[in-house]
Amino acid sequence: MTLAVSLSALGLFFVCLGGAGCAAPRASGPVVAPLADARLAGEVRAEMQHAWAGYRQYAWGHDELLPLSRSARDWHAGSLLMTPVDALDTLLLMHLDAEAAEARTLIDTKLSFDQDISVKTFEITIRLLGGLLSAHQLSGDPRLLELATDLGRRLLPAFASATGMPYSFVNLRTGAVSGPRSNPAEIGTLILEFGTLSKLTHDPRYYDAAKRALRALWQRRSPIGLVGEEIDVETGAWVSPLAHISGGIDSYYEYLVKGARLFGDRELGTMAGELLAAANRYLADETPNGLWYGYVDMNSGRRTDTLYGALDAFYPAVLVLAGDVDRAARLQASSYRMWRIAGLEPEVYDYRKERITAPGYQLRPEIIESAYYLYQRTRDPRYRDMGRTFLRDLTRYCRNDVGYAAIQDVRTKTKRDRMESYFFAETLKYLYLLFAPDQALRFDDVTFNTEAHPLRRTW
Ligand code: DMJ
Repeated sequence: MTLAVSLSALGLFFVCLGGAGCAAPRASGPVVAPLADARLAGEVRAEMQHAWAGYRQYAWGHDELLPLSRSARDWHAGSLLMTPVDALDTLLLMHLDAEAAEARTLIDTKLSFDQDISVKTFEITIRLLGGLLSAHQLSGDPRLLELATDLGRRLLPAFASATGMPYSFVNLRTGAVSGPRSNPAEIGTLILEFGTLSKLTHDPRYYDAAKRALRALWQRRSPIGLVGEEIDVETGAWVSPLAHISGGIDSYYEYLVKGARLFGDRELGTMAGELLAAANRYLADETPNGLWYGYVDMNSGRRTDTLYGALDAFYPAVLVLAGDVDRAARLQASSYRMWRIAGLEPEVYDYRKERITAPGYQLRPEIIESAYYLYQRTRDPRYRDMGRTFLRDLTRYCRNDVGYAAIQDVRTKTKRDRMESYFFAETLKYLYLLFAPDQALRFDDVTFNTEAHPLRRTW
């Protein structure tokens, strides 16, 4: 297998793992969307307005709308405005100007991180730090960067472990840490946000802390180049040796590739190339029903489970950025097959036994994200056709009169009283961008964080 890693003159990252699927990033020229696609982009925009109106009416100032009980939910004792911060750049990109203005006013005047609450380092970074930074870059509002800097400063104590890998929780007021048991996704999904904060504030502490954590994790990879799904950040010992691309590890792959792309960091590019090669070698599973990625022991490579699910569907997007479009297309075909079994994708599916093992659908975006990346690289209309299916099924099964609800069981389509903030940040944004003309956001100009907040290399 050949492994070529190059950074183009534009600073774009491209890893080619060899084979026919390797194609250089295409130059994106202005493309006028066909009328039908412009109509679909408009439909998605209208759905954004619908769900936002529900949040505004029943949950204003709180973290999330509960769409069945028409009430609100906060993650902690006080609100951190999860939905407005996560949604703001989607409102800006869709030119929902009135909604974006009121979200900004709410954030500018009401959001305070001076709270005695212990927050999840990873979630607060990807949703809030990422959301504030991208909305600052899109709007130019200096208050958003001020808030991001205050938040970054309060999150920094999380990295004070013996290994440099962050604790799962940090208290925003006191800096007290807890949760030494963490995982590669939570440890390795911070460099885009912390790195961007460093670049915008000219303070290297954030980039350095996140990079040190990535290096500490990298040093603990197994002899065959894989990482497990749980690790103790104090001792550096693995708690679970299960390797996969699913929740708990997923965005670690993503941030090595994207960190190289956004910052031109060659060390991250080398790590990404090696990690993706190990995943292709040990996790990939060619079956009569297509290509899947399952579970193995990180030390022996022995297969333990043949599970894939809604979260894993992010991986084709990573493969696209890594230049392996052929493999990305084959894996996306499997994800789409999984979606169509019940008309919405399950959280977990056993692809060998062809059985749903966790039946919920949490309004997740990953399969749509991958369709968007593949469409950007190939212009193959099949990905917009997939988008039509996603939009149709979402509105058919998840929509209600005040927003969108998660699904308890994709077989019965019973609704669940939850609408996560990432539905605004990611699900609707990627669906919109899949149909929108290129001018809405030029794909090659940005790097999306794992919560779909586009970060622009302005430095
Ligand atoms: C998001 O918060 C992020 O995409 C994260 O990386 C994984 N899961 C959710 C959406 O499914």
